[in-house]
Amino acid sequence: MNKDDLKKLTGIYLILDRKLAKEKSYIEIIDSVSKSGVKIVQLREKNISTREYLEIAFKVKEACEKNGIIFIVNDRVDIAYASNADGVHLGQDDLPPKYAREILGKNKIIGMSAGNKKELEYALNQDIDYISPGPVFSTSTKPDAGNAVGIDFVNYVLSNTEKPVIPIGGINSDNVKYLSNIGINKVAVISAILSSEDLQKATEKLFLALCKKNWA
Ligand code: 3NM
Repeated sequence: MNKDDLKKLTGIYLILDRKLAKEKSYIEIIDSVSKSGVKIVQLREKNISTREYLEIAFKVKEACEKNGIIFIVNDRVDIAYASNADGVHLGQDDLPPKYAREILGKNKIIGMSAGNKKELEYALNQDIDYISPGPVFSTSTKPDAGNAVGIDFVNYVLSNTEKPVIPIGGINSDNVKYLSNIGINKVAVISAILSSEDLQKATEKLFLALCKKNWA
């Protein structure tokens, strides 16, 4: 996919989480969600060695490629580069985007989180390809994510940029309508899919709820 098409893409951005994946392998997860609306997968490992991270990245990249899914690495520009991922997602404390751009090149996707207006202003002054406001709703998946920013902040982001906006945090099939109603066509989630027994069903349910507005 050309990264310029990212804005038009409607779908789910699934973040892989070791704890919530439980005994399921990432490959198994990707295979079960890829036909149901997941268009982007992010690898987000914590507390493992760089070598181990890279081994996992190679496998996840292969599974994504096979299923036509965009593969993003969280935080780690080195892992994104070495695994030839489609891009990297950066937090506000990570390597500044300009260095990530120099390393990864102009064709790769760089995304950035923003939890308030100041962070948004910083992000929008960088060479990035999408912005993730969050946490939109309260979430227990990332205890240090900060207070919920709400739909108003997502609206504020939308009114300040033409870049793709991919909200994150506490989003599920019940509340996603508040986002699709304001024009959001992509949402990033962990627990809405991974905490479910039936990954495919949970993905379909979320995707349908997200698309209601877009397909109306
Ligand atoms: N980042 P769930 S919230 C990884 O606000 C992450 O930047 C966030 O998990 C942010 O979909 C979050 O289970 C956790 O709420 C998202």
